[in-house]
Amino acid sequence: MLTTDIIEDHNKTLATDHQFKLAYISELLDRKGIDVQSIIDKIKAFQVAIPSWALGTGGTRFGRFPNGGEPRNLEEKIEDVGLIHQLNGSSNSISLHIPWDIPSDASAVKQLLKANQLTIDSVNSNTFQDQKDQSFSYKFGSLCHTKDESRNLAIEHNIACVEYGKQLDSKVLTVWLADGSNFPGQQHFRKAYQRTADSLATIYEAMPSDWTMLIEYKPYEPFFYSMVIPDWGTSYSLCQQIGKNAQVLVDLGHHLPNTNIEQIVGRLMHFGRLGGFHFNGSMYGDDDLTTGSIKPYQFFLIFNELVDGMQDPNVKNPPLAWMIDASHNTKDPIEDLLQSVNAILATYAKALLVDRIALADAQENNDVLKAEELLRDIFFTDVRALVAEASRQVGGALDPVATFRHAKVRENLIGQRGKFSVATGL
Ligand SMILES: [Mn+2]
Repeated sequence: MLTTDIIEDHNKTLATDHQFKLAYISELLDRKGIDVQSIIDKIKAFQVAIPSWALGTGGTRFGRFPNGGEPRNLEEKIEDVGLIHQLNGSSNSISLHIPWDIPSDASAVKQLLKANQLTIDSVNSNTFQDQKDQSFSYKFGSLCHTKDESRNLAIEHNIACVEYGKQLDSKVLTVWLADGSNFPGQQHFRKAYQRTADSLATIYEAMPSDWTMLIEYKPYEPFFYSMVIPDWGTSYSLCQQIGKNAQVLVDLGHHLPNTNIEQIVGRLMHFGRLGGFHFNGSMYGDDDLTTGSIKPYQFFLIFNELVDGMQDPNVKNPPLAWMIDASHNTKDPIEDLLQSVNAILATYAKALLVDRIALADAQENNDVLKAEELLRDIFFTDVRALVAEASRQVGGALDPVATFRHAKVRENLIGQRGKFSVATGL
């Protein structure tokens, strides 16, 4: 943990520059009749969960180049997220991955979470690899497997995830399946879908009634011919069959290039079935880049759709579970997460600034250029001072990455944990 003095002292060195930028954006919004503090309050309330697997350096199938000081267990992962939350005030929960993060002492873990002002976001099951000495393999699928033994093992694992989650007061199970096929003819599409639907229904029945099941989709990888849940339509159909607490999870990286993700978001919210959102950046596919790093305009359009749905009283969609799902392999993981949250908050802030009455009017009257310009005008507005101010108002850093570097956090973590510590699961 950092002392509050370190954050405050570093903020002081940035204060003059910050005040200048904040005054400018405040004046700009004032002229538009927007209450600046109400926007800052909404930014302060927006919280993005950090997944335990993003705290270590990610790799490719060719190699991994860690910086050192990685968290060696669940407790150290919680400490890292606590540090991120201390710096930005916007990361108040952690998502767990089972079996990598099985709590050995649940009450001690809960105490540590409380000390770091954190909660558990979701528990994420893992049937994409076989564990050591596993009795039946997932090589040919998990919840879709042709054999009862493998399928039942995967069902039991998901139910065990819910039990671990219950111990730590989570209420969300996220299911992403690496089930699919690599060759034509390998898998019977309809049978694989039905077995998956039946398995998910069994898991759903075992969940407490106040839990949510998030079903994530992905078009390819690890399989390159077919995936059992490749798209939002498949996820949606499964949720429809399973029950009202089953919701679709959209992961930005899980789309083919040029997919209109903003339209998918709009559709799912219209149906009241968008339950979760995973942030990352993507160039070609699921490449785990920093959120907003490649297509910031599309990211803004997606957020515009999210905010439009969240603000419309006619939309009966549950509150969304926001999470970063990336583990980049060339940056310091904590710096990458701070940068990601910053990009998310700035884009959310922009979406809040869109004049929805004027936009609706332009849309209804088919004023194409006006509608587009209303969005472009906001997209090109620099709102980073609002995000910095939101962080400052809750005791965070004006510039979290700069403070992280100034306080030599990574150097200290390497000192404590060693140069060659490896995060569990990586
Ligand atoms: Mn994801």
